[in-house]
Amino acid sequence: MSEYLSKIKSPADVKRLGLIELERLAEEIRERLITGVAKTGGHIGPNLGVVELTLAMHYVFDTPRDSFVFDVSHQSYVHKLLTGRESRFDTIRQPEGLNGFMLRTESEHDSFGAGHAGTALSAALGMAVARDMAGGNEHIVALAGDAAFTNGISFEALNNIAAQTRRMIIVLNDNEWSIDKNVGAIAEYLHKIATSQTYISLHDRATGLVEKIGGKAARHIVRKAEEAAKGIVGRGMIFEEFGLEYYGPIDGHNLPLLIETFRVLKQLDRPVILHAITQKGRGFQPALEKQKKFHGLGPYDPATGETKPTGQKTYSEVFAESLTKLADIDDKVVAITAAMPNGTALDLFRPHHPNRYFDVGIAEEHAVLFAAGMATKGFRPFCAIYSTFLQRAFDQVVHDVALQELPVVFCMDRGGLSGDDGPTHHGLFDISYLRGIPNIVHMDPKDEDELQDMMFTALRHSGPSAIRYPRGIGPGSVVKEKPVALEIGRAEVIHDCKPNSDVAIFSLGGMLPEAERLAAMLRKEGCSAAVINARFAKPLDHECIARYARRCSLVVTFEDHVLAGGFGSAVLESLAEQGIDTPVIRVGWPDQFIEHGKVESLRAKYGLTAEAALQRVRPHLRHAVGA
Ligand SMILES: Cc1ncc(C[n+]2csc(CCOP(=O)(O)OP(=O)(O)O)c2C)c(N)n1
Repeated sequence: MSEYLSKIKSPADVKRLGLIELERLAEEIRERLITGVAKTGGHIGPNLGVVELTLAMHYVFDTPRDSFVFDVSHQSYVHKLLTGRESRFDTIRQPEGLNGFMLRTESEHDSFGAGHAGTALSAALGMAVARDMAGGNEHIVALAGDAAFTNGISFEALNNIAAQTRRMIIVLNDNEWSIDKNVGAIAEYLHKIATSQTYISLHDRATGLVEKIGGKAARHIVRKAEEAAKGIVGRGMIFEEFGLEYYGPIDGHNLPLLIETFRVLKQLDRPVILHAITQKGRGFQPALEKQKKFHGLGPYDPATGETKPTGQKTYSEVFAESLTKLADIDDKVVAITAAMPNGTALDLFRPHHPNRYFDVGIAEEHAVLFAAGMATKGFRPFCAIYSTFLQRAFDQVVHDVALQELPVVFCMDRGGLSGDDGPTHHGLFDISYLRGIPNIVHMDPKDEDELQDMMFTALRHSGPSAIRYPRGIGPGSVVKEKPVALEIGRAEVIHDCKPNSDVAIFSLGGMLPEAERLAAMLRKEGCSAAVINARFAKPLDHECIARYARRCSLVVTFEDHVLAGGFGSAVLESLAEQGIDTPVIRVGWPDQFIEHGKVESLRAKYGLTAEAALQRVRPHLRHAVGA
């Protein structure tokens, strides 16, 4: 039983503690994070890194009056623990439980929801300007990781902040890690600042003095140290050039120093950035040793950090292995990731073709444009970007790739419901947002082997294509040694039917087992059913759709995607165009944001199962028992 943490019902309780008690609370928080996330899975490393920062922020500022805006907000667990959600912490990412990110509907202390990177500075600036316009004096504090500064939006905000507000605090939480090691010029620049020897020694001195003296004198010394330090790094400080006053770097685990510094920053009438150096995974040895793995993971042993071996290969791994094969046979194949070498499994590709692997940082728009540029010179870029993150690069897909018919392949991992991460991460919109774009081929494999074939098909195709595949493992099909090219726009008939049959079931991607189960249930009820693996959401197999819609009295479509504008919608359009009025039942996600939870139970809740489909099909059946 924790002595301090269990008594924290709101940030007001944090403010009542003395420094020594705060240090103890920090220890208890770490313990709670390590043991709690061991059961639920989640972003343990990032949260262990911001324990002191979050504590100091809540000690000095006053949410919900003041607003904290966390970038990505995967590091908001400590904030959740301090804002009345400690007793429900074990439910994080569980069905009906706490969300793994900030959520405005979850708490008045969550001023802004996020899950995608790069949003904190712009959102915080919007709040600051709104406050200024209303004549308010509350504080707006944005906390963003070093990798968030590889994102274009952060720089769009930086370009705008000094012109728009005189008061806003940015905390740069610099642990040198994105999910993988942070990359690029900004990462190197921050590294240079953080490792400047003189800087650090000045800092240590200031820190020591703050601890000894405390109060006003200490603040003066910190400022003096910081001013001197600024001179060392030079006047070209990038943040100063943007009109922000730069403070730091300071030790992001030194609670007294952080508290003193925040107290100083609170007084200032100008936008400031505090550069705090933190350690991802601090206090948990396995997380310190394996930074990448412990950024975010499933349940683990809290003593050793061990996780259960997964066994079967994930779709991401099959993707990476297949891309390696394609790169072996075609030296124009290149792989591009936007800071997700681990999530997309491209880190398996990298050792085989290090010169044809590019991690461009959290910069999806740039990744797509970069791919487009390479494609103009004859390369065949495979952009591995989660379905949800490709939303960022919509215009680049339209304006730069599709319009110029460049052969870029979008490999959309997490296409479909992503489960525990929730609505920020579900990949439920890519058919809708891509299928209206001319020239794009949109594919969705039924299994791992078909994923490889689709990648090969995309490679042989002269224009842009997109392949979506789900999170985690597939049915476990054997992946052929050599891929074969599919005929573009041709569906695969899995179970045929004769004229005058009952139901034609068109399934897209990983929903095929549900479609087959529905067909089996229908057969049991004395009905005939065809099952077709659509393969392509664009171009559709219009001829096949027409043939089976004419043969059967009902069409059913299955997709792991929103119904609005999705595959079923495309089938309806096709039928309307062809003048066929066979009724259609569409199975897919409704027109609302789907909460986090287990995929199976959410599918059951929202009717994406054979059983639910059968209930809807029955009233339409001519020969059904009990129809
Ligand atoms: C647009 C977008 N692309 C990719 C991701 C995946 N992602 C989640 S956290 C993260 C790294 C964040 O690193 P940083 O901001 O430095 O915070 P840290 O985890 O190191 O504390 C990435 C790439 C995302 N959330 N949003």
